Amino acid sequence: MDKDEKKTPQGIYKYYENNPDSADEKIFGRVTYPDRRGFLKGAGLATMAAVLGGAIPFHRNMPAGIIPAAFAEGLDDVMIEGKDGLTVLNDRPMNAETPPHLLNDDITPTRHHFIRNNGIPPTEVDAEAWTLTIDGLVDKPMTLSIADLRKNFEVVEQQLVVECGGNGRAFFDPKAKGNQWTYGAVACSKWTGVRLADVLKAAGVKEGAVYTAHYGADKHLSGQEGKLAISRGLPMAKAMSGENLIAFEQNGEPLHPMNGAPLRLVVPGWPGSCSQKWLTRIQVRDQVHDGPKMTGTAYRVPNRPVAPGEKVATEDFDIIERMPVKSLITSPQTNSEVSGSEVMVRGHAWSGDRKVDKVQLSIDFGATWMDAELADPANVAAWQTFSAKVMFPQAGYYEVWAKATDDAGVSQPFAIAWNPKGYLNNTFHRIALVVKG
Ligand SMILES: Nc1nc2c(c(=O)[nH]1)N[C@H]1C(S)=C(S)[C@@H](COP(=O)(O)O)O[C@H]1N2
Ligand SMILES: [Mo]
Repeated sequence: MDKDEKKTPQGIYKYYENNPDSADEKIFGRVTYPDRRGFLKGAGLATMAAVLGGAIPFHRNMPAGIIPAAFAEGLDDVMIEGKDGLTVLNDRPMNAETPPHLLNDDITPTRHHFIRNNGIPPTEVDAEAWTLTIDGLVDKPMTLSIADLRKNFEVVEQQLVVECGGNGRAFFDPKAKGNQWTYGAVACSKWTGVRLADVLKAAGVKEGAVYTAHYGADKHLSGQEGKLAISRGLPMAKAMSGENLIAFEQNGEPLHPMNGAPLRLVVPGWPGSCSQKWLTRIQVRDQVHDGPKMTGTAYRVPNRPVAPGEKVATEDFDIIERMPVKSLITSPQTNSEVSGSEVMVRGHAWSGDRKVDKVQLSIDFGATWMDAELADPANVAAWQTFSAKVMFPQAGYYEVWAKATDDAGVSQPFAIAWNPKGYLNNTFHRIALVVKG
């Protein structure tokens, strides 16, 4: 297990007390927004106003370095430039998830796309000078700029689900160590790029190729030169399938700095960790890749049933491949009040490389289920939107449960077997509603 994964978020006061500059850096990303640096010293008044929800008439009186009282709640409300409403789970590295009601759009806006960093994002990002090298077991190793990618390959636009393998970890008992993701380490943005398969074909994958190995420009948390934060890969069959993109645009704009600007992989339907951010190199290997977070227990689950809390030997783990069938209720927001006796329930469903066939809702703790309307995906590997009008027989507290079933007939379970690292939790999404009648 990583040392960093044990860290819990600290209050913003403590955080600024210890090191105001690095606090600014962590929250606003010194890296990508050099002009914002020292924002709390008065450098970024507009940013501050945006965070606080209004201009500051007495800003001239505001002591340098003062922490606005509006931030007293902790990190949750702190703005990450270009992000909105995310819940920060860890600040070093930055990890933030999206509350379900902010995932209601069919296409997740960039400001609501979660952030999962294993290391320190690159400091100098120059999209013009950026290059991607394809090497290893290929006929023609090549180094391409983003302009080269655009010029030499078909540029495609796809809505693609990225979900962290640890999404839902917070609900395992006994607790699994790592970021305590609840529901929101998932998103479906519109990505523009070229197909990974097209680029690999152009490089000419040689016989004996087994796995890709992905490299990015972020640094290991230790800051140690040459030490990688994460380097994962794909079996060749998945790498060569058409849905994976080497992406340079997110929702029609350059990628967000925390989502991998200026270039990343998007490998929908498989653990988010396959989607290398700040992508610099793809190597084709004659063996299963063994980079950081490929081995041991990282992004792996036991290959046999284990008892909750059981110690499992490393050799009894398998690499996670496709993500399981899942659904998320995005409207109404949990804990809202309903006036009247009915409400429109809406959300999304997805299932690794498969299509979702059915989404059902229950308001009686799973005793009976009604079918929701389910739309087709916008394209392969996009999530599907469901909706249903739900009627409540009388006033009171209800839970709405959602259950998706995919085209292989596999449904979300009520409960899931425990695993040591808390991966692949695809149990029903449940929201609470108080019906006022
Ligand atoms: N270079 C690099 N790529 C990375 C990571 C990282 O830490 N460094 N995190 C991975 C993990 S674990 C996930 S779930 C996704 C999350 O993508 P996002 O931060 O854009 O939401 O990025 C993946 N790609
Ligand atoms: Mo992840």
